[in-house]
Order: sequence, then structure tokens, then C-alpha cells
Amino acid sequence: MSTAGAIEVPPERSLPPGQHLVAQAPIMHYGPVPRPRPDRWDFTVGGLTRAGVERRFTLEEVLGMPRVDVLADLHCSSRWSTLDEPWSGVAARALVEAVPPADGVEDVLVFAEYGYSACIRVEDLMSARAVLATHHDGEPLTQERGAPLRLIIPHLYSWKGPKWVRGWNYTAGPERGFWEERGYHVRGDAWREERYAYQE
Ligand SMILES: Nc1nc2c(c(=O)[nH]1)N[C@H]1C(S)=C(S)[C@@H](COP(=O)(O)O)O[C@H]1N2
Ligand SMILES: [Mo]
Repeated sequence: MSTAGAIEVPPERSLPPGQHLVAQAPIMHYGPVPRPRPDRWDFTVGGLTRAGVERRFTLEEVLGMPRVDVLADLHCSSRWSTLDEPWSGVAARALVEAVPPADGVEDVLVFAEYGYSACIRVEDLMSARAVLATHHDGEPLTQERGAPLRLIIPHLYSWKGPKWVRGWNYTAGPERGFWEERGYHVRGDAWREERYAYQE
């Protein structure tokens, strides 16, 4: 992808190591943009749940959960970052609270359309800044940016924020998702520069 258009970082701000600032996030994803199919859409929380069963939510049910507004940067592992993107949507923690994991479970594999997935921690989902975004910059998410729902976890590299997210499974340990299987770090904290799997 192009890294043209690098701009200066405002003096009062810093970026994670090895990142440079761009004015606008390029649209980036692997594979095609899924067609909207609200009638068939659901959100599933499964795997090692406390209740031992998975739960499915309709879009309406998810949208009725507690909402948050978050100002968050995007940090792509290909080294571009943006600052202060305004996201709003449903608090990821609300879904964890609705369907909690079994005791001792610390990891989830978040999944999206077309088999995209990312490994993150329950703790990351519980962060007050973790949002299942429905809006960006006050406007409904566009299809290419992940409508109807896209996960944003500000301190992680943005591959850990699936667009077109459809749910997660609680797992017994970290399970590698799409990019983690292709050489990227299982944790992916941008501030610790956990970029590649060989650093684990
Ligand atoms: N479903 C899905 N979500 C995804 C990806 C993807 O390939 N598929 N790519 C990720 C990566 S690597 C980045 S950098 C961001 C890009 O977000 P943007 O297109 O809004 O800039 O989306 C993330 N979410
Ligand atoms: Mo990325």
C-alpha cells in the first residue's frame, strides 16, 4: 500500500514506535467488501462461555446495548497511523457482560465476514475504549469501513479491529487469527511495537 502523504505529528502528540502519520486512513482490507444483508446478519458470542452455550443477537438487539463515543487513533502494522478518529457505537464490554466467559478464560478470537479473524484478550474487550463502532465522524459507517459493525480497540494495531464483525469465541488460550497466522504478533499492542510473530 502507499505511504504517500505522510504529515507532521503535532508536537503535543506522539505515535507508537515505527509509525508515521497520514492525513487520512487508506481503506484497507483483505478480500472483497461484503454486500449488506441485514436480514441474515447476526452477532454470536460463543466458545467457552460461562453458561456453556453460545448466544446470538440480532442487529437490533446489539444496537440497543449501552453506547460509547471514543476518539481513537488507527495504527496499521504497515506503519501508517491516523490520530483522533471519532468512533461511536456499542461498548464491547456490554457484550462481554451479557455473555461472560468461563472462569479463567482470557482470550477471544473475534470473527468477521469471509473468515477474517483476530486474536485479542477479554481484557481488551473490557476496556472502556473498546467499541463496536456503528458510526465514524458522526456518520453511519460506510460499507467499506465495516458497516454495520466494526471493532475498534485503540491501543492495538488496527488489524485487530475487524470490519464487518460478526462475533467472537472465547478460547482456552490465544488462538491465531487471519494475520496472526501470517506472521503477525498474537498480542499486537502498537505502543509496545508488538508487530511480528517472531517477537513473541
Ligand atoms: N474484516 C476485515 N477487517 C479488517 C481488515 C480486513 O482485512 N478484514 N483489515 C484490517 C486492517 S489491516 C486495517 S489497517 C484496518 C483498516 O481500516 P480502514 O479501511 O477503515 O482504514 O482494517 C482492519 N480490519
Ligand atoms: Mo493494517
